[in-house]
Amino acid sequence: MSVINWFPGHMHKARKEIAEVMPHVDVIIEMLDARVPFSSENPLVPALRGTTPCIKLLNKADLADPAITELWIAELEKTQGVKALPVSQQNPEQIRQLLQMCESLAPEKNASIHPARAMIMGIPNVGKSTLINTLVGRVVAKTGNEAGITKSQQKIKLDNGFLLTDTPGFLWPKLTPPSCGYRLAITGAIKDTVFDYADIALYAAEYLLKAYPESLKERYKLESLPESDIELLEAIGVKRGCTSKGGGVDIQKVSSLLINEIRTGLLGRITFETPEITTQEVIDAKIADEIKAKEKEEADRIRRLKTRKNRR
Ligand SMILES: Nc1nc2c(ncn2[C@@H]2O[C@H](COP(=O)(O)OP(=O)(O)OP(=O)(O)O)[C@@H](O)[C@H]2O)c(=O)[nH]1
Ligand SMILES: [Mg+2]
Repeated sequence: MSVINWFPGHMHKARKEIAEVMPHVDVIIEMLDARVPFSSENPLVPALRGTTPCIKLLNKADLADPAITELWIAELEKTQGVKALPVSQQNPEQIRQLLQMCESLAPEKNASIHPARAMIMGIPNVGKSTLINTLVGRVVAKTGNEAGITKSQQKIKLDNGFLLTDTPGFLWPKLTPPSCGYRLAITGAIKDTVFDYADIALYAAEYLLKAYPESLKERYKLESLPESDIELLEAIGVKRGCTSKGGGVDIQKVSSLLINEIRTGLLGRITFETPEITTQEVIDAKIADEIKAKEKEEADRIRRLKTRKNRR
């Protein structure tokens, strides 16, 4: 598995600006992608937020597997001061719940005297600006289905006095465990020039074969499923006419078809990670890091010995 990272300069700037505003907000709304709640959760938030109450919104819940969303809500709320809520922009009732939740977390604020201040932050393309528009009831923030639409912070006052800050989406320097980068690429948080579609489509195919075989059969009219990721891409390519000039399946073409259909929900409601899966991945990544550190230590030791020998 190669490593996918995306941390351009503007994200570094966004992170700095968020840290500056953080002490002046009453509630942090961290927007996660309900299809990848762990991979989309910013590991820098605990340090940045201190004791400020935090609401984790699992957005795009309309695209996620509802049973797994329930598991994630319980998992996220294990952290002190954290409330979690699944939302979808198609459901304005949930959005109203969000405002009530903000009020209950900042109870000492009297909206008429000191408006409560909430900051919305999250990974690129997760739906922050869309949420602001839904809350305001008209378009005040630019949105778009690609990563990196919002370029600077924007403050918006709601009718009830609430002050909301929209922020540019940002990631963090190292997307780890490596699966996180793949899942963020599949769900659309990473600019698509940073990764290879075939690489992430193979990853998605492998996962879907294990976790959502029936959705694959139904969507691509496959009577039986092949065993491997590449065979699955080929089978979909044949069904959907993704052929190259030579007559074989065009893997790039079928890869972007699969990814686009996942993103738009055409395969049904899919979640790419469960608390159980990511807990194991974190353990595995830690072991892999320890092994790498030991190997480096050993290589350094041998190098030092050789240098000493050569000097004699
Ligand atoms: N299916 C679905 N799509 C959504 C939902 N919320 C937002 N979107 C779509 O997600 C895309 C990104 O929305 P934005 O609001 O621009 O996302 P953002 O987080 O502000 O993105 P950046 O400014 O790039 O960080 C848009 O195409 C929205 O229509 C949702 O709940 N469900
Ligand atoms: Mg935005």
